[in-house]
Amino acid sequence: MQKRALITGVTGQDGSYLSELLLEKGYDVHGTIRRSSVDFRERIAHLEDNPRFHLHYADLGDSMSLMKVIGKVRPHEIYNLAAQSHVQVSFDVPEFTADVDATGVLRILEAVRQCGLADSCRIYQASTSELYGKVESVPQNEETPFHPYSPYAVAKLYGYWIVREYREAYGMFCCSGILFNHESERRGETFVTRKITLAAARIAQGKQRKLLLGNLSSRRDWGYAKDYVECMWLMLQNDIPEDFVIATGEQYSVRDFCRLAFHYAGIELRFEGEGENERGIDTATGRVVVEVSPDFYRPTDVVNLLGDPSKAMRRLGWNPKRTTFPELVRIMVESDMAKVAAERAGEQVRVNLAEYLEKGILK
Ligand code: NAP
Ligand code: F7E
Repeated sequence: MQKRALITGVTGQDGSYLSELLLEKGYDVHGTIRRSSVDFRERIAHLEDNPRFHLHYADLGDSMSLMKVIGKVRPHEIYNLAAQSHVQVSFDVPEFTADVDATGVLRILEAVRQCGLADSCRIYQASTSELYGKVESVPQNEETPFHPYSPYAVAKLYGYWIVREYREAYGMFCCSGILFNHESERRGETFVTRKITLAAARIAQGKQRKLLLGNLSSRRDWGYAKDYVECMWLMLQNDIPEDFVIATGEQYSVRDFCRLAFHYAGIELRFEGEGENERGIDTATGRVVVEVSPDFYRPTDVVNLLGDPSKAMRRLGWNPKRTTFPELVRIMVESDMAKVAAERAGEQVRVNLAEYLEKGILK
């Protein structure tokens, strides 16, 4: 039997890697998209003419659209990856964030029930290490108390609990992956890792003078997104629905990430000063290439995330060290070095839109 999966948030970083993984496994993959003023879906453009890859309009803020797509596709598995996923932005649009990241999860669960799929459809919810927020202990595992510390995290906490509630109340196979930060060459450009790798590549190639960052001392457990989407799938193949922490078990600061990224771009950095006066200096030229700007400080910042992935290793057989931290940073920098070089050479880096229209791929 050919399995059907529905991925909300298919245009995002994780949605694109998960689509590739499920297509490789022989699934029929359905993804939800939103109407946007930008027609080109960069991360999934290469999948759009695959006959087993289908796109549907739906929005997590619109129950009827969710009922319609779930009723039509009748998926065996749903991966709810859609979210307003930027923590700093959640302070600016807290109500929208709550609607999509909290109530949106409820809408999916209810749509599955209303469509009569409660017994047959397995649901993965994209939960987050941000639930630990102002951390109560280090490292964090499935038993660590939550202390959400942003509108994003508070909304995701509702998502986590409503998934548990539907599991306990209706016996549904639904579970949350508590994923720590995972990055890639497809990461959005305003998240700190990608902001750094892109700036390092641009500065190394003379296209940018300086990189402005916020809290350099913030520490994260960073993994590779391509490795993490496999865990989402493994969780839905498990015998019972359970929540899992997915992390590498290693921690680095934003400053560490910066140092390594610039190193791979050919620039050795030395940091001097403290707080807002801290600066990253190119040791070869003495030029300041990294500065701190309070514009990137958050009203409340999560600064000490370190995950304990033992349960996922034991129960899912998952290997958290497949891609090491230096490999992750190198992959991202090499990709951005190539992108910046291609732009400099005036090469066409985007697929020709007209070609897409001709093939009938763009809807
Ligand atoms: P991302 O790149 O920001 O992608 C988010 C996706 O959600 C995009 O496809 C976006 O569509 C879609 N979306 C946003 N609002 C929507 C709405 N109202 N209705 C339908 N779709 C909507 O995020 P990601 O890094 O892939 O993360 C995937 C999920 O994992 C998110 O739920 C995130 O909160 C969670 N998470 C991420 C990490 C991480 O480190 N990456 C860690 C833990 C948890 P558009 O393209 O149309 O904007
Ligand atoms: O920030 C600090 C910032 O925006 C990481 C999302 O995928 O992972 C992500 O959320 C840290 C924070 O990711 C800048 O203050 C310093 O402490 O890359 P980020 P995030 O907030 O951890 C979690 C697990 C998710 O669930 C989210 O969806 O870096 N930082 N300077 C900066 N952050 C940004 N964005 N920009 C700076 O200039």
